[in-house]
Amino acid sequence: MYRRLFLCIIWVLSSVCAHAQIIPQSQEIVYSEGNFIVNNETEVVYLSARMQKQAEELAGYLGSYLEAKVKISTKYTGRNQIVLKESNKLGGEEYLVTVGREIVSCEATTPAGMFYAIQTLIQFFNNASEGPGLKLMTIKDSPRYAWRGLMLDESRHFFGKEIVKQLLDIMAYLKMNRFHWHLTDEPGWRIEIKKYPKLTEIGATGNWHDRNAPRKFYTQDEIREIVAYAAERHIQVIPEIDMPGHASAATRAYPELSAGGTGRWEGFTFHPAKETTYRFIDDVMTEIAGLFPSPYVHIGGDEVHFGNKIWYTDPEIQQFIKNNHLGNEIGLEHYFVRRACDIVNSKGKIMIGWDEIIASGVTPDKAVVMWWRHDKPDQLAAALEKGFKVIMTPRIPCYFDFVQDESHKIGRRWSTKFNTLQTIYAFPDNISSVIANYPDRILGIQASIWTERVADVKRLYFMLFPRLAGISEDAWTNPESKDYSRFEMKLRQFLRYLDQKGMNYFNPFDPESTPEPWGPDKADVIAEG
Ligand code: TNX
Repeated sequence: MYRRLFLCIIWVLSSVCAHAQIIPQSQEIVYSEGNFIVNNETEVVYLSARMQKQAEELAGYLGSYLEAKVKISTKYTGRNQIVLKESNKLGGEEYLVTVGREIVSCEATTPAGMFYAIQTLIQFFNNASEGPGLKLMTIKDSPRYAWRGLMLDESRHFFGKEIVKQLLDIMAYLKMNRFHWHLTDEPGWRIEIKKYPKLTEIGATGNWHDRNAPRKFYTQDEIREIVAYAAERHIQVIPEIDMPGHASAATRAYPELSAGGTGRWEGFTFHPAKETTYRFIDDVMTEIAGLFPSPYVHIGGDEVHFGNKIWYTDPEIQQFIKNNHLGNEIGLEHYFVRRACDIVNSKGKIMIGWDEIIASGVTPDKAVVMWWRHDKPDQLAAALEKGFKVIMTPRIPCYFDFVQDESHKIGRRWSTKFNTLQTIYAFPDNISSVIANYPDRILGIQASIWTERVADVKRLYFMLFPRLAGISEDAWTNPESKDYSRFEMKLRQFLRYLDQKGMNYFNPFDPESTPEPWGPDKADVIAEG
């Protein structure tokens, strides 16, 4: 009697787990009775040359999973095979997986779609609790949003290429496909520009905590290496070169480009009235456009008013405003953004800017808006009404420099608000009244991690995980297929996966087991911001 009850509980638990296995949740999964067992004889088959790389990836993974060599073939035998087929009727990132007793069939029209089919299988294998196999099932899957992003700020603190590659691996596992790289800001300029060597000779010294910290930056070869590594994982890399504000590292290297200013805000903006500034931006963008195949370049455009006091008194700048009929300093800021947009467009790229650019006069065919000011939903509404495509990364809930637990002391809060897993998971459907009218103008969703108070990898991963898993499901999965309690069950498996990789995280199920790592400085504690 007890034995039967016990078996019954095991059966219920295992079927619950079977329905709760991957992040992000697939749009449709239908299970049936039985299993496909993977063993040393299982072959990976590709039926079209375009899918060869994906077959190699899967065979490589299975080989290490089974600790055996897994054969790759191009012949269908109908027995014990995982077959990759090219279809001509699926969307770019869409895929179908059918698991039968003898054959697992994966169909996609593009290598990206096949890549996601394989990520799905890899997660199922990783999470399998009853030996190496898969439940019989059919999966039909495609993403809700085209832009499933992560932004990393490497100006405030620099992490380096091994960490970036590890992040790209996790992004791929979570079916995320846009890496927005914040490479320049006040503390440091982190990308080699051949025409302006002082940007990295001088501008790469220092970080948020230490003005004299040794130089850290990416050489152009390293940039190419990372862009290629990302491309293999179907991730596009979008560089951000912040302007006209947040430019202090560049103006430290080339003071002639600075608008001036004193104290905390010295050199915060480029000089908006000098042609040499625009020539500099043009030269930098030529090199940037050559390094990054992405159709987008991000020019920042945020928070200019923080540090442009000098614009209000500098005679040359005031004269420029008059001569060009710009009205005032805001008009000048908008002029700058339009010039930057023209330069980016002249390199064959679309400009992305923070939501300050909406009123600048750039047009939706030339620029995309990144909405960050969660307290200004009217900015999002205005961008959509004007016809802009929008990427959403509002501070609440997408900024991962905000704390994630009431007990945490290092990191931002907005009054009483901060970014728990639940707030993340409720997004973006909690703002559907703003976005519902323009579903096609929402490119997608992005987590953004600013690193003023993130100085090392332990803290970086603590802030990113497991919240990134929440963002990945917001960005991939349609609201009908989302379910928070199921997501929590899957998170336990995700944490085990991070354990295997030796990566740090916050454990929401047992917060005391993962105490908050301190920053390098007790002054890092900020209660509100
Ligand atoms: C605002 S978001 C900034 C960043 C800071 C961040 C800290 C944005 C466009 N600008 O410069 O790092 O807040 O949360």
